[in-house]
Amino acid sequence: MHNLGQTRSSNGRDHLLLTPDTFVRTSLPGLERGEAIVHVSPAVGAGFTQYTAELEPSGSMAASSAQRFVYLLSGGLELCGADTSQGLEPGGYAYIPAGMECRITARKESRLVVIEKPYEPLSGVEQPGLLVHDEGSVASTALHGNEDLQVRSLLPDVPAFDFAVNTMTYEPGAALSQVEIHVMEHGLLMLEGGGIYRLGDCWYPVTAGDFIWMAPYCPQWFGALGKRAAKYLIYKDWNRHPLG
Ligand code: UGY
Ligand code: MN
Repeated sequence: MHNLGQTRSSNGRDHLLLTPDTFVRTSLPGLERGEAIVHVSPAVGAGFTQYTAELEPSGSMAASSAQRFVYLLSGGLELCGADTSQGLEPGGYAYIPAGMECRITARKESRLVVIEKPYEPLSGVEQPGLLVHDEGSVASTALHGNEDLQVRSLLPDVPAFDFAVNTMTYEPGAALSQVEIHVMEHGLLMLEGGGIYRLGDCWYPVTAGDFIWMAPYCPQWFGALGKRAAKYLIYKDWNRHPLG
């Protein structure tokens, strides 16, 4: 049915809210038997790329020249390197260093979050190696002591990593304790539940499936609404000096 040009999607000066009704699928080099929804890229000024890859059974993604983080939303994957092969189930994720020979193949129809960023080396610090893990085995911590707002850091917080990816789970009614304004940018995918996101000077209703990009210094705040927990996966650049 026609929505007469209405959508919750919004393209603001310092943020994007992209709702599934406005997603457009595209092919990408190295992506076989699959399509990508490119949520954010340097085309809007972001320092990274985030997309959702949708793979048919046996669909695959070739290795990337940039470092890559993948998080499996649904289906099942096989990561095949030069001498390793590891499976991923939903909630499983992997960090793949820049240039590592690692093909991602779908064992069945699969949807995955893909984040890619050129690696910023730090002198005297070795680039991280391959990491394969699952979110369920990561301990959560209460944000600023709020037990109703649990954070799971999916990557080790060590200087070798130049970005972080976390999940944040809000019990109904829980909220960030402050409006944040910070130098880091964010890529955010709502995984469960919903609530109200403040971005810049606008307050948006958001729900599972929505994507948000926040530019550096975008004022941001979230409060969870409804009867179930709200959960999102959030990227930020991390551990690097702003002067590069
Ligand atoms: O890590 C963060 O900056 C996070 N608290 N931001 C957010 O949830 N919008
Ligand atoms: Mn933030």
